[in-house]
Formats: sequence, structure tokens, C-alpha cells
Amino acid sequence: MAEQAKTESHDPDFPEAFLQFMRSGWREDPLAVTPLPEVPNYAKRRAALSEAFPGETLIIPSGNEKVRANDTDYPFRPGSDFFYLTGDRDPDSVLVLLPTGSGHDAVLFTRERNSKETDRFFRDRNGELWIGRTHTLAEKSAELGVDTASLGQLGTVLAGSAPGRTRVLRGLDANVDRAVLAYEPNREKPRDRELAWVISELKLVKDEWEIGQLQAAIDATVRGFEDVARVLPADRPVKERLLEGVFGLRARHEGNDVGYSSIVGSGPHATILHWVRNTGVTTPGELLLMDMGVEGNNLYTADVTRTVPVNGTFTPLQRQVYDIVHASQQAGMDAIRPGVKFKDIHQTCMRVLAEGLNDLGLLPVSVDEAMSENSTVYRRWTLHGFGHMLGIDVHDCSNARKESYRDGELKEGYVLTVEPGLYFQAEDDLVPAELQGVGVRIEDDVLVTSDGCRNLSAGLPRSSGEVEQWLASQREAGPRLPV
Ligand SMILES: [Mn+2]
Repeated sequence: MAEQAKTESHDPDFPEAFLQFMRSGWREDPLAVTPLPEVPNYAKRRAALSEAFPGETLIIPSGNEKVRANDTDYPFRPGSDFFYLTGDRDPDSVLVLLPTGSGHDAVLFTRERNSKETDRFFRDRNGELWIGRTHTLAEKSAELGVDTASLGQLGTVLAGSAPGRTRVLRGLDANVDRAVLAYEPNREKPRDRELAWVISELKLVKDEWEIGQLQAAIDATVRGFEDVARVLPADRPVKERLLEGVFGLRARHEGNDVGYSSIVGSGPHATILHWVRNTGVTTPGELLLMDMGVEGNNLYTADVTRTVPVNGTFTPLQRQVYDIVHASQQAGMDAIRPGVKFKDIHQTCMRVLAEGLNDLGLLPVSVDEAMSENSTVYRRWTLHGFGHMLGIDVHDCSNARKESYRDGELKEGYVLTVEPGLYFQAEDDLVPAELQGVGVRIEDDVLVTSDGCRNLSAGLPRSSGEVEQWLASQREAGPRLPV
């Protein structure tokens, strides 16, 4: 990228003649802004939050850019809760809900433009000459349907906020955290954490618009998996990063990005839950596990995993392991409906896995004993829970209280993953040699409906036979670009 125009050793001087010349002769074209169609959603969410905390000031920051090196930053993504309440994508912004007699006034404090009126236009790293046209406060207000104010005024507002009547979503913006000291007299009812969990719990039930956003991200993810299957050779190795890159192209082209670092695990890498280095190569005869999701343009993400036999056909033992995981996933999906406990879905999935491990002759104790709370030895090979909430975050609603999530009941409108797996580490001497280095996970995204659930990622095959047919037909169709 270009070097930044600020005072650094490699910067050119700014002779007065040059400064004078740069200050004149620019036209100012207005930005055509219209309210985003999703503006009512954000207003509705702010109203729900307002209702939960009458008479209190609520402060929700977007977060700041993080330096990668020198003048290069990591790509910025707004804080998920901030985005959920505003739709604003800029760093440093802060949403403040100020109490009024009847509710709250929402004000979005945000950066002013570095427009052509000041030298920052061409000298500042955030000048518009460097980063392109940004919104005026009025333009941002019109687009997002919320009052805006200059970030420069935020300090006064924060300094005036009353302890005991103010809550901050902490951990996002160190300046905001410092400006508003925590006021937590009651350990049982931590005020700032209560704000975090209330927002998380507001996010549990997805409305029609959100379900549409998730479905679009999942549909793009289905196409991304197809793209990958089409370039995966049956008979020779390719780099895991080729597959990561092909999926990433789909994600950038159709959405905002990938929703999390893609896991492309060939052979024994499939047993490493967070294998994101993707430095290996595929091996015909082995399995390939891919956990990848497109994050859509409104930041809702898919989270899908498929495990495929690289050469096109499962060996009998690979198929046996795969079919156990598939049966576990199906049992979980069959059990999902409103009123069922999240925990019970977990137990349902895990019991099928434990029974499968028993069939494989691996459990050192009976299935019942393995499933008892004081044993759980089966977990050596299952490693993680059956799933999690999905939304703007891949692990959505993570600040929800235990009683409304892990220990709670499912409700209509929840979207969650169902993703059991079996993992036999390469160095596990308690499993036969042919199982060492075998990992299988099948992950789908489901919507809880009034009487069950709907698989939003049904566009991809799940059973072993269907996976083989799908892989064959994708290969037959041949490689394609997203356009
Ligand atoms: Mn997942």
C-alpha cells in the first residue's frame, strides 16, 4: 500500500507552495445517501434494549482498528453488538443511549470527515485523499436512521455520566473503558456484564430478516463448498491453502469475508479442532475435513463442515466412522424443537457417538457408564459440544447467561449449529492403527421452527452415499469462478 502522509522519516516535506496548491481547486460532490432498508431493524433492537434499562445511560462502542505493523492495520470489523444495534461499520464509533422521560435518545458518536477543508484531507492517514470519501455526520444519520454527533463531543458526555446509572459494553474500546469507571457494588448483579448478557439474549431469537440474511450466507457457503469440490483432485495432492483460497474467493465475492478462519484439515489435520494453518496437502485415500462459512454483507455468518473422501469413496472403516457421526447429527436434529433443553440435545448426540465408539470396540466401559456424569470418557474422541448459536457471530449470543443458553430451552427462531464429530488423534495408541489420524465432523445450521427444525444448509449432502455422489457430480461439472 502507499505510504501514509504523516510526519515520518520517509515522508516528503510539505513546502508552503505545495500546501497552498493542495488547499485549492477541489470540487465537493455530495454523497447520494438513502436510508438503508434494514434501518427499522436497528431501531427495533435499540427500543428493546432501551426497555430493559429505563433511566440509565448505555454505552456500546464499535471498537478500534488494530495495528498490524507501522501504518498497516488489520482489516476492521465493527463490534458485533454495536453493529447489531446500529448497522454502522466504522471504527471508533460509540452508540450512546441517553435516558429521557419516556425511554432513550440514541446518539451515534462518530469520526468527523477529514475532508478538503483541512490539511488532514491529504496529510492524515485517515484523510479522504488516502481512504476515500467518508460520510458527513448528516449523511450517516440519514443512512442509518439515528442521530449522530462528533466523536469529539463524546468525552463530555462520558464525563457527565452518573455512576450507578451508566453501563458500558466493556472490552471493545479502551478509551471508553477508561473514561467511564466501572461501578459494580453488587457482585451478584454485575451492572456492565448485565448489559452484555441482555444484548446477547436479545439476539437469541432471529426475526424473518435475520433468517433471510443467514440463509443467504449459507447459500453462498454451499456454492463455496461446490467450488472447492470442483478443484479437489481425486488422484493427486493439492495444498489445503488452494481449497482455503477458492472458498475465500467465493466469500469475498458474494459476502463480506469468511466468518472465521477456514479450517481445511487433510488426513490427521482433521483431528485438530482449530487447524487454521492449512499448511498441509490432500492425500488420496484419506479424509478431508473442511469447516468454512461465508459472512454475508450484513455480517451474518454461516458455519458449515463437511468431511469428504479425497479419492471419492469412503473405505469401509472411514464409512463406519462417518455413519456414526451422521447418525449422531440426525438424532440431534430429530430432537430439536421448542421447549427442549440445549443440554438434552447434547446428550442425545453424545449418546449416539458413545454407542458408535462402543461398536468400534474402543470404550473402556459400558455406554451407560461412559455417559454418566462422573465418567464421560467417550469425550477423548468427541472433544466438543454438539453445537452453538449462530448469527452475526459464529459463536453468537456468547454473553447470554447459562440459564438462558447452555442450561436453557430452545425457542422458535433460534438458529444453531449441529456439529458432532469423532476425532482419533494420530498419536492415540488406544485406537487401532487404521483409525489413528482419522477425523470426521458434519456441521449444519438449523432454524428452530414451531414443531421441529429446518436445516438451512440442506443444499449440501450429509449421508456418506450422498457425499460420494455429490463429490462425483461436482468433479464432473468442473472448476468455476464465482462470476
Ligand atoms: Mn461451529
